[in-house]
Amino acid sequence: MGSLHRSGTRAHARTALGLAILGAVLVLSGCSSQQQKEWRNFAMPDPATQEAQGIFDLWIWGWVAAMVTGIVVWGLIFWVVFRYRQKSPDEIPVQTRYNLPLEIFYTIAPILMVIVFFYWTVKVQNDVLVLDEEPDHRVVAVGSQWTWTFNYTGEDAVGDRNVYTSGTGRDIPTLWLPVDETVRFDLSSPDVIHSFWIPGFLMKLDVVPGRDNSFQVTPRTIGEFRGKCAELCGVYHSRMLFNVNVVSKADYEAHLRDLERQGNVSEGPIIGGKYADLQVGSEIPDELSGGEQ
Ligand SMILES: [Cu+2]
Repeated sequence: MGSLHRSGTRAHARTALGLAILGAVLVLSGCSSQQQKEWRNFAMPDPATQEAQGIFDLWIWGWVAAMVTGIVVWGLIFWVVFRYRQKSPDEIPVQTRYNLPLEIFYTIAPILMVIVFFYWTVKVQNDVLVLDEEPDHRVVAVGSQWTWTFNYTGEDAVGDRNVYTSGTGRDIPTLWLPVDETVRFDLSSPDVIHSFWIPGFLMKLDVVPGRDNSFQVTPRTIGEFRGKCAELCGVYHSRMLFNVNVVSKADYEAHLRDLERQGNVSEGPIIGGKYADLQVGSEIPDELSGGEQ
């Protein structure tokens, strides 16, 4: 009776394993290459800038560490459940109350894991916030309720003046960036807190009124990306979208000359929209500074 019961359990286990493998094969073979890549990346987009690689690696290795931990913990749980199960109706399994080495181990192991995660998180965070003294290009990105203005400043600007592009609630602006060149974003807001986010660059940073937040990127692939505001900033927050075109240096310079031809030129970085006369850093009228939420 006992051996019959055991062979039945084994058959069940084999059927369950077979079904699990079949299910995994069906799920994965039904995936497009795009979906397979998402599985491989644990849903993270491919890092499109040099700076994003560290963030991407942290994400992948964080998952690997979590899965190794999961496998060890699940393995121990199942091992204990089977090894020390009740084997006959009148037998009581050993009732161990404590095990000092084990308790020390499961106190110290999580602390060590937190230290390792913390170390790598701080390291990657510091790496992505490094700023070159002299980046190849500087863009002052202004987030305002509820659109973006991109000011191409410094050497890019035509005749040392500022060239800009600005969106409206209806028209989404496009930020152009040259491939393989380092661009520094100086973030500015005249009203409330926004957040400058290009998901494909795996990086976002808050745009805080009165505070100088900056980070830099070096795009490594030509392509189109999407950007958005990632901070609930008022009624039309959802309209704060923008496009990003990463192009060759020649195309980038041609685009700046186009903007100049269209008359999008000013002395310094501007706030944009209907406040195009206002320069970044100058006094902000009351109706702009948080009044229109
Ligand atoms: Cu916003």
